[in-house]
Amino acid sequence: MERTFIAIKPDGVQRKLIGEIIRRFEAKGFTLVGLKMMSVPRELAEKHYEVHQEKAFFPGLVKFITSGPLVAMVWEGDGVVSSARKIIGATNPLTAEPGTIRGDFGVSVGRNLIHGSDAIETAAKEISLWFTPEELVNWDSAMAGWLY
Ligand code: ABT
Ligand code: MG
Repeated sequence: MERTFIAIKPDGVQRKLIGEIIRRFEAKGFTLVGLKMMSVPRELAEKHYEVHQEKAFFPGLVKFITSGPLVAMVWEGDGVVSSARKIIGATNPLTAEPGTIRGDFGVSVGRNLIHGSDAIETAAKEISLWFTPEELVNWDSAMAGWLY
């Protein structure tokens, strides 16, 4: 079954949006298989965003991601990688559609509340970067019979 890495960034935690965000993924029908709240070490933030290493916004981005607690999650379900990106909305919350998490709750591209893996291969890389295999739980969602 497909899996994706989702992180509620420090601004989402500060804004008390953890429950709201988890609710949206649960309500959609996806299954939570990994969850931890953590302070992000600098090296982990740099590795996570290494594709942006050369960008002018990189130092600010790393500073922001390491600025406070973050909630790291792995969600499972058919098509979860691209569907999660739709639930999250466009990178810039000002242009993200209403009904998406960023569209409903954000205003700033540098404070866009939540991260979701952008492709299946990226998801696999990010899941192994943020979680050990023992931290992930294999379970059948009780509602699975109603969803698939
Ligand atoms: P992430 O889910 O955080 O990866 O965001 P998304 O994939 O939607 O967008 P990308 B392009 O990966 O942005 C990574 C982070 O960099 C921030 N950013 C991006 C800026 O601050 N300025 C910019 O001009 C761009 C393009 C937004 C993303 N995270 N935050 N916070
Ligand atoms: Mg990205």
